[in-house]
Amino acid sequence: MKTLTFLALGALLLSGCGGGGGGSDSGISSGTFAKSIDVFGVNVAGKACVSDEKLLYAARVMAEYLDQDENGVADNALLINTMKNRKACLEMSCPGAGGARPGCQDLFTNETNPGSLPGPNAAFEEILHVVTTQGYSYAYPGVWGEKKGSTVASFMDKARGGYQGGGQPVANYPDGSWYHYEDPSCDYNCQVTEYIYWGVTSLMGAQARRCNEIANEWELCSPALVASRDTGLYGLITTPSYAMPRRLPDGNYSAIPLTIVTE
Ligand SMILES: [Ca+2]
Ligand SMILES: [Ca+2]
Repeated sequence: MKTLTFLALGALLLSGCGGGGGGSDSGISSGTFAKSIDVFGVNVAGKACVSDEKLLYAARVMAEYLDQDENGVADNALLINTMKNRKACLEMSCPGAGGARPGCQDLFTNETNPGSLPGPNAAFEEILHVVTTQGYSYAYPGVWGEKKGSTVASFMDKARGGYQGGGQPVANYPDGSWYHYEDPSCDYNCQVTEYIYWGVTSLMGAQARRCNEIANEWELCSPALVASRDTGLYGLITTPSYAMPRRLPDGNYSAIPLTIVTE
């Protein structure tokens, strides 16, 4: 989970995340983010250095997460309204060109590889983070809140073998735990975000060929392992009313027009 936040605070004060509201967006108009695509009211923006191809690809993956049956209607109205109200946003940039504005998830072109899901393609992960961190966490704070005290956080505590290290990553997790985040840069809330990512993508079958590669952090790499060993998380993700993403995006989506608006 990456949030680079060194762009001008003024952009935040003037424009928030550059959501799809009416009128000009000062951050985009200033040339900081030269183009954007509206995806069900969620802003997918890119700097001038970002190719139209990669920006459209990110927008299609976002659309696939939000409209899993690809019928042109977002699957969860509460989620979409929450994301709109919070001006949820993804901002693409290029190496050396700076990151996203405060409050927006960034995604870099060199880690975005259309046609390679879930392989070496951070789009798959970072775009899901937008949906859960800026969407589910606020639409259902008691259940999906990426913070201490929510239902999903209590399941994460169990997955870590208890409330280890005051909630911070630790070097050694107890035997029997299956989620072991070690990088100290990821605080408790960040670990919840990553826990949801592992659960959702493992249930999609996206991690089944990476079991050894990811075992130091996440042991339940297949749908069957999630279902049998983390019954709490499995129950949440599969509750129909949440309409959590269950299908791996393939980068193809045409149910709504996705149009690049340039400034
Ligand atoms: Ca739909
Ligand atoms: Ca698709």
